Amino acid sequence: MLSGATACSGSTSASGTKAETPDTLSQTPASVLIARLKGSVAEGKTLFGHHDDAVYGHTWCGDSGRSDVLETAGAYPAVMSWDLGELESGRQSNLDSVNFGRMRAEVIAQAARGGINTFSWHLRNAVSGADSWDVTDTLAVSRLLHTPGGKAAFEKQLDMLADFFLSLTDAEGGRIGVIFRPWHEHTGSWFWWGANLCSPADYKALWRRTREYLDSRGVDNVVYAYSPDRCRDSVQYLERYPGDDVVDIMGADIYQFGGAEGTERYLTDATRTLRIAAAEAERRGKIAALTETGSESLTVPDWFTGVLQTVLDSVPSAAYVVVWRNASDKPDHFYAPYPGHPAEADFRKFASNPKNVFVKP
Ligand code: BMA
Repeated sequence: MLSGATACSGSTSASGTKAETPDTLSQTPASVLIARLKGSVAEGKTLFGHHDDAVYGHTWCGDSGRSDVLETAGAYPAVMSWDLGELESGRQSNLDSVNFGRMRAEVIAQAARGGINTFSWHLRNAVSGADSWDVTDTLAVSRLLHTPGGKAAFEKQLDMLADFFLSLTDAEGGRIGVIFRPWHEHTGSWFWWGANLCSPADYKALWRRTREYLDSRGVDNVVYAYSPDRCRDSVQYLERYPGDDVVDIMGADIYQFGGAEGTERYLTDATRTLRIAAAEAERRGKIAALTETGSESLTVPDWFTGVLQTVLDSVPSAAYVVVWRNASDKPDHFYAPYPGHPAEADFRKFASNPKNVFVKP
């Protein structure tokens, strides 16, 4: 087992290709990654993550060996986050123009340097073709689950997803353990799987169908993360929880809105929701994480040490935190600093906190 290993150790492989012993026989790349995350929590560490980190940044796109986090903090994020939206359409690139081949190469490179990868999925509805944000069809989920055409179309999407996960192999041919965070922010109603768009029973069935189908395809390298938006209480947090047998990580997606004026609300909501996630995770032997967060444009120059760190210090069992992307084509849409940004020095300080884990290039 890899307990005690952190993303900085650089010496661990999540591939499951080690010599077989009675212990390793029952291991999968997923179980190895779960043990590794639990070991990191036991060491008091929080892995830092950034979306699309290695493929574009605030002022660049498509270069190799670059990263806004590397160029400010001096190391790569320990967690790289990716999105699989449009994989289900058979396209070569995702909804933010990231080529899937390049994404796969970066996932392999991140695993090789001792880091971890996580995936979200802003997918189109299999029946209507509507994108994730199209909330006009209140039967979108129901059709996928309960109509013959919907079931067949959804299965095709899940097959493409399974093929992608199964294709994530390291230099030795072993599968790379990764995190998958499907059907996220479902307590809100901005995606077609949101709270006002489907019943709790259908939401749970959607999740279970996804997990069970990937399992049936032999996908043994995926760790599953549940990630509602901010929640009032544990009742709301758990209302659509699909079950302990299909979830490994209990997360939350919480953003700061409105610049400095939004700090108080963010601290309150993020701390409350992450504490709920951590308490429920602890009760079930699961892992807690701040699965998506950030303050767009970073108008609070000490946001990382002054705001985010306050949340993380109040929930020390959070295994990782992911901030969203630094879009190269939207000047205000960034969540990590870039060289020369006023929040750069504070971010470096955040990265030098021994509790926060980054990985060396
Ligand atoms: C949103 C924004 C969009 C992007 C989407 C999926 O939060 O960043 O620009 O297309 O996520 O990555």
